[in-house]
Amino acid sequence: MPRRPSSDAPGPGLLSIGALATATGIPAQTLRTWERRYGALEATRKPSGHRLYPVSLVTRLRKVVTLLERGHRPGEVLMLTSSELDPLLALAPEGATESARANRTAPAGLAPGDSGVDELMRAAQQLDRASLLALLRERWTRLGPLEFLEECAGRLMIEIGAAWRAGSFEIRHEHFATACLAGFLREVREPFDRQARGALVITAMLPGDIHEGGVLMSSVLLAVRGCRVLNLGTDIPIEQLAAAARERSADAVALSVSSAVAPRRAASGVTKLRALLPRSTALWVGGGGAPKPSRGVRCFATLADWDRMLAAMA
Ligand code: B12
Repeated sequence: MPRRPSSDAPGPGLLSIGALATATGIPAQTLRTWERRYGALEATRKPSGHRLYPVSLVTRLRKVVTLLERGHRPGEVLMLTSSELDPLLALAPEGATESARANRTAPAGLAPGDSGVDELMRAAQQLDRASLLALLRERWTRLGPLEFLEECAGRLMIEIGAAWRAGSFEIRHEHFATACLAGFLREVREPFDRQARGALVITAMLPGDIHEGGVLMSSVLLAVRGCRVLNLGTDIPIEQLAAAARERSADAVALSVSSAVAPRRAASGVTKLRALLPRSTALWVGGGGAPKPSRGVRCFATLADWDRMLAAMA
């Protein structure tokens, strides 16, 4: 005679923590930690106190695993519903997902953390848009947002500047690469923007500064960190920037100052902006031409330094 299930057996559509761990490949200890730290997993309890999870959680957690492999952090993705995770998954084709899963395998000839900027430079020189975008996407998927911004996008722009000075790149190559990268950065930011519920941060560059790389990169990092980003772009009058911060009661302004801005102009622009901003609005400054920190102004040497502060805030 078949044994009647005990009252402590999981009911239909419910999984024990062991079964959930097996189905998702996530160790039970990690599941418990996520529940404690993020309150993210909807467990009910058996009379014995053991956890029971809905089967539908398997699909959501498999998506979470894929996103963690692509460089997202648990705090960014664990609170999202299954359908909210989809736009993030859509950032890379399935082939790229598989390669990320296979221990973040780099393409032939590249070490796992290598940003492979030479290849990007070749595509830029050949004005080959499809290749350049595919290479950027591969690096975004494999390196994750922060490393991509610093080691790939940032380095690419620096290399382009050097090649232009050396005469191997001309204006058309620079404009082409800048436009491709700008489009790519806007595209990868979009799904994060749609999910963002955090601090409202205005991103912008000083009047006369038209180098948009910094403002686009800092906007991506903010969005990845869950901030609501209002990008006012390049070359914005300081009064206009301050007015936007007042009207929207912005939590912070993140100013990107490129190295083309003379040090004195950078310092006076930042001082003027600080004076016009409400006290409650923080001012964060970065970029190759950022001045020294001053009263009420926090300056960051790298995106990684800034990211640590954003992570602590989140
Ligand atoms: C693309 C480019 C242009 C394009 C810009 C087009 C566009 N739509 O963006 C064009 C051709 C228009 C251009 C014009 C000029 N340019 Co230009 N340009 C560049 C180039 C190649 C890339 C700029 C870039 O995106 N850099 C990458 C950025 C993102 O680097 P970054 O600012 O250091 O930012 C990093 C971090 O600091 C951080 N970060 C950035 N923002 C923020 C913000 C926060 C809050 C935080 C925390 C961190 C952070 O993130 C980034 C990644 O790590 C650079 C080369 C270079 N080395 O940067 C030259 C460069 C900046 N340009 C330069 C010059 C001289 C000019 C011109 C004056 C040339 C001319 N004679 O006309 C004009 C000036 C235009 C103007 N009014 O501003 C020089 C500046 C040198 C100097 N110190 O004077 C450079 C360095 C080239 C060179 N080596 O000579 N340029």
